[in-house]
Amino acid sequence: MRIEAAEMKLITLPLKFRFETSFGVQTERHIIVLTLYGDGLEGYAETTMEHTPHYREETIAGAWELLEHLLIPQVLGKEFANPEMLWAEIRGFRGNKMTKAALEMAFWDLWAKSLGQPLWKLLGGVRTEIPVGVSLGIQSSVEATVEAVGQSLQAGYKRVKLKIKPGWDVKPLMAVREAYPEANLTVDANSAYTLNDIATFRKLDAVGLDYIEQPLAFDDILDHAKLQREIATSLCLDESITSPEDARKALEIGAGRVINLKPARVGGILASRKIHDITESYGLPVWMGGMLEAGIGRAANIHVATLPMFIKPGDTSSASRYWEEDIVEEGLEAKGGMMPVPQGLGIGVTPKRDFIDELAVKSAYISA
Ligand code: OSB
Ligand code: MG
Repeated sequence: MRIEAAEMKLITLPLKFRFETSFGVQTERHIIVLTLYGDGLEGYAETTMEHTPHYREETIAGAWELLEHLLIPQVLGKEFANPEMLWAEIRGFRGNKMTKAALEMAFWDLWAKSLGQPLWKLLGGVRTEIPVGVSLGIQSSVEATVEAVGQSLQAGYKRVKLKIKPGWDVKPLMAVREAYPEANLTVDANSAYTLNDIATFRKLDAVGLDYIEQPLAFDDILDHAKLQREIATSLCLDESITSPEDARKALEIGAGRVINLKPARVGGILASRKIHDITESYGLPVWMGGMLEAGIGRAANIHVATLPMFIKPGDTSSASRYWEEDIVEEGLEAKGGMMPVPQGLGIGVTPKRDFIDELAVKSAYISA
């Protein structure tokens, strides 16, 4: 497969809800839609980093620069027999995992199409639908939180994850647990706490959560290991894991018992598969995370989540929760907490070209 040209469109897509986390409030997403052209086919991906460096270090502005001036020129006009070869061409650029993932994942889509296969089959996936839950932002009150959880459970979602921050943790969680004694509940702190908050985590232990996601620093594993030894609830790592090596080291020192695997955060699908296999060797599960993706990124994540160890319900909820109108033709909708895997070639979704053009605030076309 020779990459002949690439196109980038930066779009702004308004969210249907106000998404508050410990690191800020989001009301819209900024996404670079990347298309790779080769052999008369098109491969798609979307970027997942935040507009500002509040989740990890990457930004949309940085991604645009790197893609346009470094990553795309590096692969343009070259022949790649598989994603490993493409990765070999860009791995020397350090960090910037989410930016590199966009290129890697667009190539997977293109490559799978050239082989006439849906991505999940090519990956060795084992399911045609994946179990999903929801990630709920911080709500305006305890009552609103209990109500939002109730609606999610009513919709059939298999677990509800609640964002927490210091001052907004034990109280709403105890109320939710009281209202829904049997619900599969988790929390996500997005790195808002330190080891000084151990008393809060001991109280959360009593709520019976499936796990506590990324309580400590975004780049830490050592303190997570210390915290894990002090509490009963499993820790789940998100921000801290950006490579297979991170995953191995974290599991080896006991920094957690679950990984939120976001292909974009770890550099793409090859790295995701390696992390999947590493967790399997420790007998631990993974689950598919999300970055509020639109249809292209959501579809890719669904395909990756067909791998065997994606046992726990992930964050890939229905597209209609997020958007009035998605950027792909296919409706990615869960029923009874199960998200069907798109069955077309590659990631199996068709971008709405006109709609994307309408939303685009910046575009670039780069050819060999
Ligand atoms: O920490 O998992 C996270 C969204 C943006 C950035 C970070 C996170 C999230 C979510 C939402 O929790 C997951 C989703 O609904 O896509
Ligand atoms: Mg998280």
